[in-house]
Amino acid sequence: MPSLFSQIIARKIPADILYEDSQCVAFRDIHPVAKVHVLIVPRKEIPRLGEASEEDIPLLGHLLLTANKVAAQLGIFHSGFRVIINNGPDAGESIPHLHVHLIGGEPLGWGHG
Ligand code: DGP
Repeated sequence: MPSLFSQIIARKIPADILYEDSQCVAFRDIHPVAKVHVLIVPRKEIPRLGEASEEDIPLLGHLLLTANKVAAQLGIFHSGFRVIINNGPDAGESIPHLHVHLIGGEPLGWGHG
């Protein structure tokens, strides 16, 4: 069974898709924690960062550079933004398909969240 995010990538479940390329897709989070909250999701179904392997190193870098690109696209590149990966229960990971949160569009507090 494809993950929820794979179903979004396959357009089986609607989402506000902002960017896509051969390796990843970026769409708005359904429960935004800031004015800008985008998820950058690899097409490859890696469950979480902790299960990424050496062969995923280029893909992981690509996800981070995509965060730069989407931040620029949304006009928050210079005002600042944050990227977060939740890994496992204590981090509140809820969807077992690796994703980078891109958050910004307003001043962000710093804490455990
Ligand atoms: P995490 O806690 O890191 O696993 O984040 C999962 C995020 O996915 C969470 O912020 C809410 C978001 N999310 C869950 N279901 C959907 C959905 O159906 N559509 C979209 N766009 N986002 C979703």
